[in-house]
Amino acid sequence: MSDTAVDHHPMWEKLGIDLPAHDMLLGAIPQLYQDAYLTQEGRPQGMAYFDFVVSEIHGLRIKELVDHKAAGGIVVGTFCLYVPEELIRAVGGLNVGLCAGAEWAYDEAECYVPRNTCALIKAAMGFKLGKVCPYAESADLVIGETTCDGKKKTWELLGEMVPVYVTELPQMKRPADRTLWRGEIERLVEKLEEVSGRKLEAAALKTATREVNDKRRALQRLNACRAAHPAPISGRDALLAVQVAFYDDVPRFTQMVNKIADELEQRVADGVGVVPPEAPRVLITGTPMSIPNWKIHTIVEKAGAVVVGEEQCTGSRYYEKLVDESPETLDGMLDAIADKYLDINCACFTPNTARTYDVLRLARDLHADGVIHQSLQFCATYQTEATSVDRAVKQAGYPVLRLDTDYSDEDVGQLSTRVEAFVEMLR
Ligand code: BJ8
Repeated sequence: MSDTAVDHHPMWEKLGIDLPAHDMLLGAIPQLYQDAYLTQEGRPQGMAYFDFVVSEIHGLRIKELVDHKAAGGIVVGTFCLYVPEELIRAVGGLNVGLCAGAEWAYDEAECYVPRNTCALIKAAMGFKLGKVCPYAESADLVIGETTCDGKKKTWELLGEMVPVYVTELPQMKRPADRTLWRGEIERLVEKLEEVSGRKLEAAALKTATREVNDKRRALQRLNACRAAHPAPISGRDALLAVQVAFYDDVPRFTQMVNKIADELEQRVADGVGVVPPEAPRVLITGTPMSIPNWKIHTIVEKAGAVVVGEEQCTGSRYYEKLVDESPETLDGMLDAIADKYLDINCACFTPNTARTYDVLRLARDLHADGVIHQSLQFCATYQTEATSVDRAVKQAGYPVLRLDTDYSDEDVGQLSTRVEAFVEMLR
């Protein structure tokens, strides 16, 4: 990426973007970013890369996607961790996460999905219907998955607007479910081969697997530093790194995150933190926070605590597990991919006790003083699973705060009051 200011309007126009609406949307980001990010003190210098990425959120990366397509590659949009990015890369595709983190065109979205649909789904529909997302407009294919009911039925409607392929994710993890899932991986490969016009080759999949693992390893390094006392990076900055991982160029992202990890490891060695050592440490668990949803982290950290980890799809669920790189045959590699992805612990599975263990392990390893369980409203799986997760966390001796929210600003005052009281209690 270069930092030369370029007018991207002609590119957006060609993609079919609603320019006035899009200008309005992009116009809101700088203030939001200023309030959530640029007011922080002592940020790692390496975060300058992410400042730049956000300033060009619909600019230079979109240009890269357009150039990639012009050179014969494909762009594939996804909404869930269970879609293996390695497969997309191995057929010359670029993967872009399409989950939206801001309210947009809800009136139009509510003509398709019920009002009481979670913000993540409603915003994704709103961004598509409002024609304000150049990532969605660049996608040659969108891959949906049978996770929650809201998403499952939304794919049928989204399929009226863009080519959608749905992969069937089982809801349990028995041997028969693993067999079903392995077959689904096979069928997904066939679809990707058809859309890309390229055969999946073992050598390409091996390279893609290593590259995506490297990305996750870099995030592991960065996040391991958050166990230090005082924390060397804010939760907001760590969250942003994972949010950007869903759509940035993989090798460049890996390099930049490793640079930040170098800096953080030095800070840890020097005992340098972004907060005073006595700042309460909070682990967040629950539904994902898509860019630019920085609401809860900002509230928690403005209340004087520091977020030291996220047991979320925009957190540890994304980077903790790697695909086994040892298989040499295509079949073996696809087995390894099936195993790794089925091992993610989302609340759409039953039972999902492994997620509770993950929360407890992270709370212990990151030296959290308390846990916040945040769910998007109307997310039945996470809101219900909060009961057993919170119970186990309390039994382990951690105070818990449960928050149900959405993307609006309306509840910020009320959430702040509750979070401030919780943080005070942790002191
Ligand atoms: S692996 S968390 S990305 S499904 S918040 S849309 S579950 S009603 S986002 Fe998710 Fe994949 Fe699971 Fe992760 Fe439905 Fe809930 Fe909305 Fe959700």
